[in-house]
Amino acid sequence: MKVLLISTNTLTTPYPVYPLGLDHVADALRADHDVRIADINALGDDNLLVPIIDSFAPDVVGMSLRNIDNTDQRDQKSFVAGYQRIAHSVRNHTEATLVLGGSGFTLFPREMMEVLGADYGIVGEGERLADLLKAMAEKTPVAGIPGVVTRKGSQEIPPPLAGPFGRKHLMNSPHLPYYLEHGGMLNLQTKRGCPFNCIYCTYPHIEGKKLRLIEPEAAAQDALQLQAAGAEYFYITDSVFNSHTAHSMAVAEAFIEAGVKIPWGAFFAPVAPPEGYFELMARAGLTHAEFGTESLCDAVLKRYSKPFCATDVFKAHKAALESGLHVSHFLLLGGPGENENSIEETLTGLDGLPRCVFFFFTALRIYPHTDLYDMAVTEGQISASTSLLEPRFYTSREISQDGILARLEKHAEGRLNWVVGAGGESMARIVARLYERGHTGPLWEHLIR
Ligand code: B12
Repeated sequence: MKVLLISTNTLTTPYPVYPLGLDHVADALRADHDVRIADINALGDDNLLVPIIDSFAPDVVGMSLRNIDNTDQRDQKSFVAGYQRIAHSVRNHTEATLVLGGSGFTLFPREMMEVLGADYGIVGEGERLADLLKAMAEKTPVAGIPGVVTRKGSQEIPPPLAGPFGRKHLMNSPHLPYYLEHGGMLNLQTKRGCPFNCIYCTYPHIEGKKLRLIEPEAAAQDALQLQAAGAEYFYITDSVFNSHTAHSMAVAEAFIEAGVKIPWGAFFAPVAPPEGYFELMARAGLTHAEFGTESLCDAVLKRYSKPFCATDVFKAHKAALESGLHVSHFLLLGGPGENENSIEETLTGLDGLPRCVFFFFTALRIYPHTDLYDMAVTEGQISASTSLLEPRFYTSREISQDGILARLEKHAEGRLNWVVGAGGESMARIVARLYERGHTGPLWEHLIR
């Protein structure tokens, strides 16, 4: 079959993100199908999909839906209308079967099937599209194929795939030059899954709780492939890179052994690291450690079910700085248990974390399949019938959003490295300008004074 996979994500903040998921989906199909990827970022305009559809004449069109919204309560952006426009255009130009997938889709399958009028969707891992195509080709029933959803059928996430998940065909990606020219950042995965229980987080639902590790040597080969393709930096997209300490260290050693030379970044839980952990990471090329810290109040960390306490954050921070890394912390204020005292404890605690950037989110988006969802329903903040496609945010009963923001803005005043939200348009403009001048990487280190 001829399969056209469309990357619909055109958000360029904090920077354009290479559509890694589609490389994996395409890899799973290539042996039996003629697969093409069309990336709207690289095309520059979704109208340019039309000539591609006309000339390729696909049997199946797959739309990858990564982001539903930007999860920033103060500067909200929804991407759903843009996806509707693309789906209409596909329907107007081809009779092809329309299939949806991607992390955003996995969070809202019922809603997105409805809104986009798609034929099928794949929840969870998109490699399963191969099974759907096989059933379509053989005209056997699709109902019951794990992961395949229809407008009326079940939306159960199937058991996670076992792997292996290496990426094979990066060099053939026609959209690669766009990412090399806009920041030079590519990405890779070293494992799938998240074993943590953070009450607000979607990752265990999207990727499964069970960790499935990629062989460190295979991850290193992937990194070398990115390097050879011209990447100047890569991001490891694992939910939490150090969720399996030994594996993350084995990956770092494999990078060193294989001769990976370009810098990289990853997301870490600020747990107390073993001796020499960040020093090894730095030798392997890690330059940017992004910590999912959320709060420095132990009572709040406990309510959020985080796997660490405030003392661990200080240990992780110190170890990362001493290894010469750029450090940032992401904070999530205003969830269950937050009050004036806990905000005070967090803000004054942060003053004790030198030479880093803080990104603050002052409201927790409520997602289905999370404990926060159940709390919000029990507390009457939403009802079981509330659609969450339109973002809804949890509000602590003990302190208002405005109260948190006022306190935060007062404390952050004049400090460039205290960023509220993702930084909005002004941050996007600064980053775009730095990329034009040849800088690469996430660039938030430029805010550290
Ligand atoms: C790593 C990551 C980042 C990194 C990306 C770095 C990089 N260079 O790649 C950073 C930190 C920059 C980032 C930023 C943002 N992110 Co983010 N990110 C992730 C994360 C943890 C992993 C994404 C990933 O690459 N996975 C690995 C690849 C291989 O998997 P995948 O893309 O999902 O593809 C698989 C399946 O989805 C499926 N699939 C994909 N496409 C298709 C298509 C078809 C047709 C089919 C059948 C299947 C299919 O098959 C693939 C292989 O199995 C996810 C959460 C998660 N665990 O999934 C959030 C996530 C995608 N991010 C999210 C958001 C909101 C953002 C931001 C908007 C946040 C912000 N306010 O700045 C920005 C947007 C950036 C941008 N320009 O798009 C949300 C999206 C949901 C939503 N509410 O919209 C997620 C789901 C997290 C969450 N809150 O739930 N992110």
